[in-house]
Amino acid sequence: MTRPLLVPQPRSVEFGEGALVLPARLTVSGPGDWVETAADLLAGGTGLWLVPAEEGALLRLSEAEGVPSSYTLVCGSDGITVDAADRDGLVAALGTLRQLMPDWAHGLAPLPGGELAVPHVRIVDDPKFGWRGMHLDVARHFMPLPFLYRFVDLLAMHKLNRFHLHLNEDQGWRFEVRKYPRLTTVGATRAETVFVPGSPGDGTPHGGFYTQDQLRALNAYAKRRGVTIVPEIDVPGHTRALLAAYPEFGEGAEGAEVPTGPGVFEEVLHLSDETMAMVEDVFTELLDVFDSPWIHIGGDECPTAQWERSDDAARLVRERGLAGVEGLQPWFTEHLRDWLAQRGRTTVGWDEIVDHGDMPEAVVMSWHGREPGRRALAAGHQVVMASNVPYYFDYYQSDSPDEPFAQPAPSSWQDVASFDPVAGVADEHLPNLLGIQGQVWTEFMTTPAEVEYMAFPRTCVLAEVAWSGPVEPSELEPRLRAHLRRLEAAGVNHRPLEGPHPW
Ligand code: TNX
Repeated sequence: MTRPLLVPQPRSVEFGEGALVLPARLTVSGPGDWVETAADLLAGGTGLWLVPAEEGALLRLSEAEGVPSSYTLVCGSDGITVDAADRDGLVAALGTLRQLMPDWAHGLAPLPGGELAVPHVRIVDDPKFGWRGMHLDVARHFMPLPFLYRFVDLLAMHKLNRFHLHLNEDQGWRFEVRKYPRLTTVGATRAETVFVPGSPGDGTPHGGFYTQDQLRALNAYAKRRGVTIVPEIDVPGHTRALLAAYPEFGEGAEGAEVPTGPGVFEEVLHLSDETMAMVEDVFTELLDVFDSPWIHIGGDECPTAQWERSDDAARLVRERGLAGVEGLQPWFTEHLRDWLAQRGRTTVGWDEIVDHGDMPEAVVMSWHGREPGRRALAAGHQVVMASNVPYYFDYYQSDSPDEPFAQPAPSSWQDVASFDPVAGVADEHLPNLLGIQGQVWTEFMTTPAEVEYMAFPRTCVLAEVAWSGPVEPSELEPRLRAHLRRLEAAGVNHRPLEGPHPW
C-alpha cells in the first residue's frame, strides 16, 4: 500500500511491508479513561466501534516512561500497540494512527465499503516544544459555540495542546460574569458586524457570549483531548466593551458605546481600588470555570494618555509610591500576578508586561517578533514565542491582490515553515522557552469558515514546527499537500496551496 505522508513528521517512522485491516468492531484495552478517550478521538469517519477488552485486544494502549507527550506506536499483524507517556502522548499517537488510515477516516462518517487499512509501521515520537498553542479571538467577531468544539478537535488532530481563548476586546465581551451582568447584556453587542476600515458599516448589530456552564463543558471536552484552554481576560487596555457596560471603572466613559471599528483606544481602566476589586471579581469567576494552570491577563497596547491627564491617577501614583503613570500598569500586573499566584495559577501576559522591567514568575508571550521573548528569557522569564510575523494568522497569506482583506505583512505557510522560533536564543535559556503559538485575531473574519481559511494550512505548519522544528518548505510541501486531503475530508475550508480563492 502507499505510505501515508504525515504532518507533523514524527521523529522516526519505519514502515514494514504489510498492512492491518481494522474491523469495524475494534477491541481496545488501556488504563484509566484512555479507552474512552480513544473512543472519542477515533469517532466519526473511521466508523470504528471501540469495544473494551481485558485481554487480546487489537488496540493496546499503555502508559510508559518517556518525556512529556512522547509515544511509540507499533502496527503489526497482531494489532496496534501505543505506549504513551501521558494523555498528550496518547492524543498524539491516536492522531498519528488516524493519519495512517485513508483520508476519508477524517470525515464525519465512514466511506461505505471502505477498507480501514493501517500499514505495518513503528513510530517513535516526541515534540520539540511542550507549549504548542493556538489562539482565537472570539471578541472581535463572536464565534458560535459549536465552532469552539470544532477548533478543539482540529487542535487535537494537529497534536497542539494549548487553546488560548481571547474572551474580551474593545469590540465585545464574551464571558458571562454573574456579578456584572451588564458585561454581557450591554458589552457583548455592538451596532455593526463588519468593520473593515473605510467601509460604511453594514447596519447589522453583532453580539454573543458564552455562559459559564457552556465554557465549563468546553473546558472538560478539551481536557479529555489533551488540550488545555488558557483563558484570557485582557486588562487594563482593550476594555471599551467593559467600559460601555460599567463606565464607573474608567474615566469620562459615561455614555460610551461598544466600538464598531478596529484600533487601539485611549479609553482604558482607571486603576482605582474599586476597579481592582471588580477585576478580582471577574477573575474569581474565570478561575471557577477554567482549571488551567495558566491564566492570561492580556496587558497589551494600553495607552497611558488618559492617566496622564487624570488628577485621580496622579493621586494613585503618589499613594502607591510609583515614579509616574508609567508605573501604573506594572503595579497592576504585579498585583494581579500575586493574586493569581495565591490561587495557584501562573500569570501569562503579552510582552508589554515586561516593557517597564521584569515581572518575575509571569510567562511572557512574545508577539513583537522574537526580540522581547529573547530579552525576557535572558531576564529569567518563561516565554512563548507568538511572533506576529509569521505567527499572526490574520495577516495576508501572500501578496496576491486576490487574498481576502487581511492585516499587512504577508506571512505565508512557507514563512511559518522556515521561521526559527529559537533563533538568537542562548542555549542556557532554552529550557524556559515553553514553546510556540499561532494567533487568529478576527477583526476581519466574521464566520468560522473565514477563520478556517486564514488558520489553515498555517496551523498545520505551526504543528510541524512545534513537533519537529523549522522545515524547508520544499520538503514539507508534498506532505502538506497530502494532509490537505484530510482537512478536506473533515470539511475544513482551508486556503489552497495554489493561491487564494475569494470568500
Ligand atoms: C495587535 S497582539 C493586537 C491585537 C490585534 C492584532 C492585529 C496584541 C497583543 N494586540 O489586538 O488584533 O494586533 O493583528
